[in-house]
Amino acid sequence: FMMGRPKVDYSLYLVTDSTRAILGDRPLVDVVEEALKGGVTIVQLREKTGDTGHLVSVARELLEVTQKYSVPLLINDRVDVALAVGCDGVHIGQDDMDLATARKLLGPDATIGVTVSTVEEALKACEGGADYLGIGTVYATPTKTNTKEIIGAAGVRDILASIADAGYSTQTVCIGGINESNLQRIFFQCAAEKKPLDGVAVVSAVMAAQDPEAAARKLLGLVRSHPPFQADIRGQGSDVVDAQSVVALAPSVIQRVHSTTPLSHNMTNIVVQNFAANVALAVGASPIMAGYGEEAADLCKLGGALVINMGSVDPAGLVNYMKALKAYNEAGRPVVFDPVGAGATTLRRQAVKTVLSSGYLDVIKGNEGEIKTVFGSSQEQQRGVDSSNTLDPSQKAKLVRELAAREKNVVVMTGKTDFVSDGVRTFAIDNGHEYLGLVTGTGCTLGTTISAAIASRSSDRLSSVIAAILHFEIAAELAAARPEVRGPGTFVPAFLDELFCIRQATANNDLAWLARAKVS
Ligand code: 3NM
Ligand code: MG
Repeated sequence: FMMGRPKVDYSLYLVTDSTRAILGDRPLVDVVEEALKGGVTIVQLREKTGDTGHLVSVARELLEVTQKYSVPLLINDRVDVALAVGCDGVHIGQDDMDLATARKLLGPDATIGVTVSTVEEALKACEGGADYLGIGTVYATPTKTNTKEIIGAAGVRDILASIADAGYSTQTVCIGGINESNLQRIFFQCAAEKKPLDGVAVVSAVMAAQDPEAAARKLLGLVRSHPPFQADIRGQGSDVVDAQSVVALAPSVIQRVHSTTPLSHNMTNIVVQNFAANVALAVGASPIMAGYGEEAADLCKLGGALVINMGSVDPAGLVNYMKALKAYNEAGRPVVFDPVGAGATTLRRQAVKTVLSSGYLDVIKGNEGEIKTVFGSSQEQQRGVDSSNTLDPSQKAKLVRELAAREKNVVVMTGKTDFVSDGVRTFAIDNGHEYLGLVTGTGCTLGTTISAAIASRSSDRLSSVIAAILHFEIAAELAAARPEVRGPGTFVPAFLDELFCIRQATANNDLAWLARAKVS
């Protein structure tokens, strides 16, 4: 027979909160019982104020209910209370009693969890024999504002990867701002190759719900069902793994933009507003240039996609990006991130980190220096927003693949040859023209073109992104070849015309332009 602690199911971990803003005037025990009916798999009593006597009596009451549903009860921080009521264990924060002492007091059979927000804290807790880690804070949350750090999905994944690499099988949940609309995405994005999350911990998503039972049931269902993002990322099967098949999908993507006129919501810089709006119109999208974050809550419902272009970022702009990103994520609509000049200044490097940890980005598009900075491999000072060129083609392919695999999205590195990857499939595109490099805002407007293509969702996301790049770069080639085009000035109107002409031709099934595609 097996010795030691019983196996705990961490799938849906409820942390209580009896502050009025969350609980209202409902009795804590009633709300928890409803949540248990809905399928909560473990409960933590978390009371940051109040007398010990009161806490012990609430814990006793709760224990009776959790036992009825055969679900473990842990107490936050208070080893004495856990001992007094004889519940299953405790959850300790970094400032609470140390793990070794708690273990000594509670014995080998108690379940003990530890809050961690860094790799170091996680490894220490695993080493010290924690049963599980509460990893957070994933997203900023009004429930707990004194959290140490917002680490985003990327932070959670780094911790998971490091404990797997170190050989620990410690269970894990993540916590902070998790709700129905972001649960599956977080779950999926956090999944490190070797170690998926074992569950999610929530406070307000259940405790503040009008119907805690229904909320818990919904959340548990989401934890246990297959994330829909998987299909998106892997593509629609083995028929789109070769370059030829990907190119063959381009016309359907362009036709669909043409026929559905998706909204392209641009939060972009002052230099390219007008040009980006014209490019959006030329490719058949409906542009809106709206930088105010509050507006996104309405705009995200219109079936379009968002472009976050941090070309002229400032602290207020960053707050707007975060609001819009959240709104689009919650609506399940795609987001393109263009980290313009990512490595140029401290503010921009910080902005990149903030955006990456504020939500899910379907596509990250940048030049070599920008992608390096987003990946975190480059601390070097970037000069302005110009492209730099130091990696060889195989290194570029590797970088976009690794970043896309890490972020579970599509990464585009532009350059003379563009590299595009979804972490599994990686392609190089050799189209375009040097005039694109002599006109301001062409990179930004490529982001806009990509947003239109992925908003229409006509094929797998990677193929849609590549369709947008081909449309854009082949239009540049055709424009540059026109007799009246003699330089960047005459190029711009010709380029808008060719974007438009390719779209019209494609809608009429004239695909001659596509013969120029150089994808490998
Ligand atoms: N601990 P909600 S965040 C209790 O980061 C708690 O350690 C956190 O509440 C941590 O699900 C948090 O309402 C509150 O966002 C989570
Ligand atoms: Mg604590």
